[in-house]
Amino acid sequence: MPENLFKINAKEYILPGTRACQGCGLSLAYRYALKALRENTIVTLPASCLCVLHGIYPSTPVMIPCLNNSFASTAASASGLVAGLQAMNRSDITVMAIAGDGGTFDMGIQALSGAAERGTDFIYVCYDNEGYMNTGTQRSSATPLGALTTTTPIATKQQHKKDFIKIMEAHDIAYLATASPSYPIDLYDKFVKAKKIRGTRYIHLYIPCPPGWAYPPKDTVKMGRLAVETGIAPLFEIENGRFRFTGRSKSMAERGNRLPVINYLEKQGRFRRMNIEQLHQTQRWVDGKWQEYLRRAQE
Ligand SMILES: Cc1ncc(C[n+]2csc(CCOP(=O)(O)OP(=O)(O)O)c2C)c(N)n1
Ligand code: SF4
Repeated sequence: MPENLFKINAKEYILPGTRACQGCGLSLAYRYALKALRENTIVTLPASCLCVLHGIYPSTPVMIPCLNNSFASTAASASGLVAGLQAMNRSDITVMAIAGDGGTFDMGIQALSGAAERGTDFIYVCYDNEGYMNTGTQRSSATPLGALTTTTPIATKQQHKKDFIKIMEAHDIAYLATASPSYPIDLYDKFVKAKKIRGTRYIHLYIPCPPGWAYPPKDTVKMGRLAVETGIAPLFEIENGRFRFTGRSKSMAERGNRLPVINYLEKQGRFRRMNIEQLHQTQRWVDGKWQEYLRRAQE
């Protein structure tokens, strides 16, 4: 298979002309995830922006077999695919279930928890754009404090986002990682690694979304970088309970050069009604999590 300087598979699994928005962070992340997983992969996904990107049957720009399922059943459908493949002795095929934060943090949590508790042999990916974006930016439990959405239109969201990574870690799964489309090599490497591991693997993608977050489409990569550089979306992996920072977050942890959260928040229209108390609360929340991660990285 052809590769480039960074040893990234040069083959494309998404053809030009998807229906995702201009500057969609999900398109970038998905492109690199599929390059890492390659041909012997089956994808299962619920209604979402990704479902729109996949298109309407029988036309699709995606070159990987895919199953569309209902919202609550993404991980359940993956469990069925895994059982079927095992019965056919096809351990060479990877099953990837992938859903948005609405389809994971809220609606898909029950089936995902069940599959993870059973140690189902699959990769589950949550792409977290912090809202129900496909239906016009409704609040989810992943939406951050102080964000405007169409269901929190005046007073902004009053709660911090749910720490879903902690919930997944409590399932004692084989592999857990976070990644960002703004750091494609780090993302690619994590999918390559996840493919080789057996059991339940969970990857959390932090996905900038121009219409949902209200910033210009050209700034998607910048927004993803700021999320990492402020410590809002740190890059790490957890294997056998061992926490390890990766990529940009690793060098930040070593040098102690984290940016204040305001650098990230002020660039997004969704935070235009955030008040000063929410800003301080957000900074304290991020500081607390970062300290916890630093302590774990030193264990
Ligand atoms: C049971 C059910 N409820 C609601 C919908 C309508 N719906 C389709 S996509 C969507 C938003 C999904 O949000 P998320 O999972 O975060 O993915 P994103 O749209 O952000 O990609 C909703 C509410 C549906 N298809 N099925
Ligand atoms: S709404 Fe956001 S996540 Fe959905 S396709 Fe558009 S840019 Fe991508």
